[in-house]
Amino acid sequence: MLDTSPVSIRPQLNPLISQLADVILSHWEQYLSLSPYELPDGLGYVEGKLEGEKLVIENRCYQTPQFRKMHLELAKVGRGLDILHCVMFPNPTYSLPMFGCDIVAGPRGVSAAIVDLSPANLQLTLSSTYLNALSQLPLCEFSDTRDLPEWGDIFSEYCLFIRPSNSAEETQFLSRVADFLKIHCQLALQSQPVTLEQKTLNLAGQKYYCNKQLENDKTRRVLEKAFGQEWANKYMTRVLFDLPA
Ligand code: 18B
Repeated sequence: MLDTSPVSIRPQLNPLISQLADVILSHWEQYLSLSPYELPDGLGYVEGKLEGEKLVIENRCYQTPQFRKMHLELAKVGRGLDILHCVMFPNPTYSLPMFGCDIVAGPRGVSAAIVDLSPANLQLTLSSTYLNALSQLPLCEFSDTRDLPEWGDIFSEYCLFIRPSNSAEETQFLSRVADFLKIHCQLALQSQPVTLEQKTLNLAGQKYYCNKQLENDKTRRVLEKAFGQEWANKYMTRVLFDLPA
């Protein structure tokens, strides 16, 4: 049985984060046949407090034949900061992009909402199948689009990085994430295993993606403040952005 009961910090989180967690988990359940994925060293639930505020992290992790690791993380920093982090790592035997999503909310609302289907190859391009499906989505407009950081060359032209200005924009963001997940689950189920040579290229693409994400100092700083430098680095390289053994 799959445990889809609300995780315990969920009621305390910004409502958009809680709704997005529901959207992600319901798509995973509807389209994919999930098996559990054990995170290393009991890192499913973590609490830390070094300087200042307490950080609580709750992780859910699954796998399927097409996805090596599907990770949903909810985090709360003191009373101030709520975070949702989600990555679907393809099994490199399939040439699939990386689904990634991050939401950061403070006391004044959501400051960053990002979602993408990012290429996992060194050409940094999505396949024509994905481009075709994404191009058919309705146009969406947000009043406050944010600039990608320097390391953001990994993201596709369909990447959405916004600060939602009102509840209509929050709903539009949720529906865009749902669109991406539906396309991704359906195309993943139709995809065929590739040659060993292509698998090596796919792995190199994932490695490039993960190395760029590891350059996100905003994520690193939050983790370092609660758990220290060494722990933060281990968590980022083994839980958030690891590679297959
Ligand atoms: N991230 N985010 O996941 N990050 O993990 N995130 C921030 O308003 C955490 C991903 C992304 O402008 C911010 O500026 C913590 C994935 C981008 O320089 C904070 C965790 C993606 C930015 C955090 C976490 C992703 C960003 C600043 C672990 C995309 C903008 C918020 C639980 C697929 C970076 C703000 C910039 C920002 C923190 C993207 C505090 C702790 C999967 C592009």
